[in-house]
Amino acid sequence: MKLFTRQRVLILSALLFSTASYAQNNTNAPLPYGAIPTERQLKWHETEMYCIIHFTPTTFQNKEWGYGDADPSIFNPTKFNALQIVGAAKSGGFKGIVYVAKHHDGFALWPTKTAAYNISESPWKAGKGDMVREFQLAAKQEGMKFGIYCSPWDRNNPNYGTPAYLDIYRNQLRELYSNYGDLFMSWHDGANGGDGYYGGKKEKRKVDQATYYDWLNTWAITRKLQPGASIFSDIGLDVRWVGNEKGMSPETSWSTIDLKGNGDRPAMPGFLDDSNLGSGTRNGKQWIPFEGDVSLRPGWFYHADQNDQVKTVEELFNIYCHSVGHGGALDLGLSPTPEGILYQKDVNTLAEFGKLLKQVFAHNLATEAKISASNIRKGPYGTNNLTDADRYSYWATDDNVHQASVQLDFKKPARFSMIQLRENIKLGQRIDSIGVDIFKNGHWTLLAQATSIGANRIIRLAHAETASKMRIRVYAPVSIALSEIGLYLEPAIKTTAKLKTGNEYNKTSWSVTGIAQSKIADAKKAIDNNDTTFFETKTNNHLDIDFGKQIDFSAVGYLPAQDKSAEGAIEKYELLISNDGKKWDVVAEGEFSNIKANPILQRISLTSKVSARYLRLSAKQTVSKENNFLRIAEIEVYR
Ligand code: FUL
Repeated sequence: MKLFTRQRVLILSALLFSTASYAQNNTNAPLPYGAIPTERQLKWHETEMYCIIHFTPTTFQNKEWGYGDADPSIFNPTKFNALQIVGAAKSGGFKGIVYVAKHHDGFALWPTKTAAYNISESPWKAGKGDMVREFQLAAKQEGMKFGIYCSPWDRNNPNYGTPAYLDIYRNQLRELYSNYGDLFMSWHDGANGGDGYYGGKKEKRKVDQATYYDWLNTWAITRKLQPGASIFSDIGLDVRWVGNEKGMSPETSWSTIDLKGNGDRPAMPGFLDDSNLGSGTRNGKQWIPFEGDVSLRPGWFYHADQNDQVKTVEELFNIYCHSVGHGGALDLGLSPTPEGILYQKDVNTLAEFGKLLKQVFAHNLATEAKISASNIRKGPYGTNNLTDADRYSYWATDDNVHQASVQLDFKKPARFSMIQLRENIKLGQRIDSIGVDIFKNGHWTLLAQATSIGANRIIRLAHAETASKMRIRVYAPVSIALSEIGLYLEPAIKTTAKLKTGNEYNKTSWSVTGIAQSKIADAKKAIDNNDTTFFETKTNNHLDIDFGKQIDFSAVGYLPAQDKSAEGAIEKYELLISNDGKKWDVVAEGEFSNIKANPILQRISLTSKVSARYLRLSAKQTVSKENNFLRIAEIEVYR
């Protein structure tokens, strides 16, 4: 009996020993490669989709940037319903919301102790309201994550531009980080247009963006009070801007990046060489993935005249594929109406988009295939991990195998139009590139290629393909750690054509005038109904149009050049009319807010209808390093 027990002990210890060495083999995971994400960033990657909500006095002013002088009494929504807004975001498949607690106009949407210009001065809820709380609670009720955007630029605060404002701003962050639960994002931007109300001074205040906000110390407050919040800015500590407000990253977009400052000074928000924000840097020193921000509407705030320009489900899905599908996140702007709810079309579009995503990803066809690999690392690294919907279990190769392939054999041919791949990013972004082949007519044919796999890579094929065998060739400088393969068939998406307002004048009988003969052909590009061509000038700061006869109009549209850069876009304008082309009257002047980041069609609504034969759009300030550099893609005139 004793012996038997001893034997059992021996056997048991032998077993234990062998399990231990087996376990050791199993945990002989590939070593991480290059920069890797933090726990906080992993959570952010898993979130993938969230919405940013702009609802401030600027909504009631029908503007994109408030100047800082709005009377708080205008902020008084009559049908405010945070659950309607947050619920609509949830139905779109979004997992969090970021609320704009203070935009550039400086109005604090919570009862802050740091500045008088806040929600307690508004008549809403008799000055007892707190919008940040409303959105926090709605997010909680809907099971959504909650984040906050507090604009550093403050066009109301009299102290803006002095060191005293930095203390005020930091105290605002302290309040927001201490009283509204756990935040998943702390959102900042680099916008700084210079001029503003500033306590009535109405002047231009320039700050040195590289030093003024002392970001590293300011963000130390975030880290201390909200350790789980990912910090976003054009270059945040955790998440970077994609470099445009279209939500789209380039084909190749690495989660790693080497930050480039300006000259000798280090990169800081609002002060950096932004040429690699979209692409990132292969083997970059830091893991800072991108967020693609884009609004559901052309602007970030609600404008009734954009009700017919709500993005279609098709557009949203394309953006999704270029943001989430390129290893980043999608941050979609929602714009409540002055009543305090989302416009019904916005609600419907979100619901349809959510339905589409569910439909697309309902069934992974790769789960039907037998998957084999040219090399499999010893341990729990088999190909079964590739279809288990777990981002962190993975197929891996031996340390010395840097090129390998996996093959999918289907019992019955599979029809698919999207390929999705993920790496286990806990081990870094290892893969350089992949090639996908299908077996057709007796030989392998190249179907698709991609670089920058990372957290997620969606390859959308031009047409659906049917194949009974597929192979993915993977190339890396180290062993491979691929976690997921997905194959999906995209359903046909109903295309809902966007209506033109129908109010634009036809431009065929228009001409340009008051310009040298040699430049006329060029200037006509501003009235050729072609958004891709533009009039560019370094000598004129305006363009005159002759309608051929007197016409009545109530609004004018200006579309800046639509190529990659916003250079030459008008920031400050004057609009003049004339009946003889000699004597001009100013009918409107103002700023095209946010045009540098979001160069969309700008609409100037006149206070009343005017009647004139000639129109002059004059640029007082453009996005440009040179004087007088002006670009106009198109001018519209609305009845
Ligand atoms: C930008 C701001 O200037 C816009 O107004 C908007 O808030 C957008 C989300 O960020 O930087």
